[in-house]
Amino acid sequence: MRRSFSIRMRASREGFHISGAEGIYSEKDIINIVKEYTERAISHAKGKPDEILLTIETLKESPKKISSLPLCTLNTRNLKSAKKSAAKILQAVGISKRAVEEAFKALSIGITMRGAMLIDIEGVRLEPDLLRGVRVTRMGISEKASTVISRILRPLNINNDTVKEALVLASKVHHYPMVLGELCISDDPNYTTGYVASSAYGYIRLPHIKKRGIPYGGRAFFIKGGELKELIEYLQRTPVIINRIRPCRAVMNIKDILKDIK
Ligand code: PML
Repeated sequence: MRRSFSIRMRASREGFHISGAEGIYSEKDIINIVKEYTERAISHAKGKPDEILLTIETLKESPKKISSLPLCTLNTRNLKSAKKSAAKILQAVGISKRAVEEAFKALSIGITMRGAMLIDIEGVRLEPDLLRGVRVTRMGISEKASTVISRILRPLNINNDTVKEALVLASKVHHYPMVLGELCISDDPNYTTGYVASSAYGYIRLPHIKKRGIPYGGRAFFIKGGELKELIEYLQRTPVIINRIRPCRAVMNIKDILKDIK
């Protein structure tokens, strides 16, 4: 069996997160990826890091091969419509209004957690460490699937690392049946598009989910009943690789999305 490696990068300044990246690669890619990640770490719009952590780890088990979530972009024009649409989609998969409000509130208090928060469908926080959250790691995309997704995203003008890496992460997360939905708002002050994701509706991008200039954000995963320890183990440890790309569509409206349950 060919060995696979999880390569991860985290850049920070005075303990505050600036940027991160990760993937699963074969040995021949290590040198190039370390160079690419280091360049990303030192040239991020959020500024220069004073610490860059690079981890190169041999995977002890073969990565689980899964498909990406289908992707589309919603036609939201402002913060109000983006928030309203996010709430509608999340409630359509069974998450309570209270839980959605709790997620928006926690994502806008001004602190970016290192990992995601876990919220049950009634709005109760479940992650064992409320400050750090649960960081999803050990995921990647095969070379072939990466070429395919780039070819599909290019004409949609969204062929960039931010979209691709967020889609890879969400695809890993929503492969686990206990996860009902997700709300993500970028912590990059210049990046105002976020997304909601679920296995039911896929990965739905939300332009204008935050105002430009806001330097915090994060992820909330909405969880239904089941063994929390096993879910956390999956999110943090199980290696997963995307090897098949599901459809990615251009801009859509909320009505079409909601009638289009997968
Ligand atoms: C991040 O900053 O990494 C989160 C990005 C979320 C949105 C990605 C997209 O445009 O689809």
